[in-house]
Amino acid sequence: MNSQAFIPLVYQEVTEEAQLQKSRSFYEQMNNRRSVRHFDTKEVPKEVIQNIILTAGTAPSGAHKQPWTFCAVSNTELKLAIREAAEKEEYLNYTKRMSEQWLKDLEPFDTDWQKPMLTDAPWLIVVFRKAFDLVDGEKKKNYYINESIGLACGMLLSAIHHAGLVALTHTPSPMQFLVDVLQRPQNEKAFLLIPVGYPAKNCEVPKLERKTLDEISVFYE
Ligand code: IYR
Repeated sequence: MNSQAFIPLVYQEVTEEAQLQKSRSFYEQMNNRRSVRHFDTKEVPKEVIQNIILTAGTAPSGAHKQPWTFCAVSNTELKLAIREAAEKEEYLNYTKRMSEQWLKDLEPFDTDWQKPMLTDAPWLIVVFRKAFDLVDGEKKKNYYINESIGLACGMLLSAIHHAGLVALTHTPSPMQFLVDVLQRPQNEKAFLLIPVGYPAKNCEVPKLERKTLDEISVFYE
């Protein structure tokens, strides 16, 4: 017999009419989410960040191993250390490592090696993926780590947006400096660096088009 305990699913059916209304309004809300690169320095309460991380932690994961750690940084010195290290790598990326084509593809976003958002934003959430777990010094395997952590990050971004805040999914490369600055254990690797906060006054974002439903889906009925 399966020794795992089972409990009744918490589930409330909604009418078709409510499904239509809720799915439409959630889409409209999510369609306003944008990556933001200019942050105000206004503070965000720690409890809001904790709730957002709790939401991300509800993501499904391979064998329910939850192979993630969310480090939330508001400490001024640590944010500065992260910014300086990120800018060092990004300077090399923009001046040496990135191809002509890559730089051209990034032109619409007006990005460069300077990352003021890493000190302006009140919080940086650094998401770490756990290649394995360490239980009493013993290695325990995790599964589908990238899929799991990608799902958790999607839910994290949705929770940030839902809370009325903005974020940037930042991927300085390489990201080893985050393990060093935050003194993470050897089983953790940085996955995403996410400044969270309020947009700067008169913040602008690139004029982007999203693909249409026809372009992103195929229905087989
Ligand atoms: N990591 C760099 C470059 C960059 C790359 C991609 I692909 C983007 O969509 C945006 C930026 C940076 O953060 O500037």
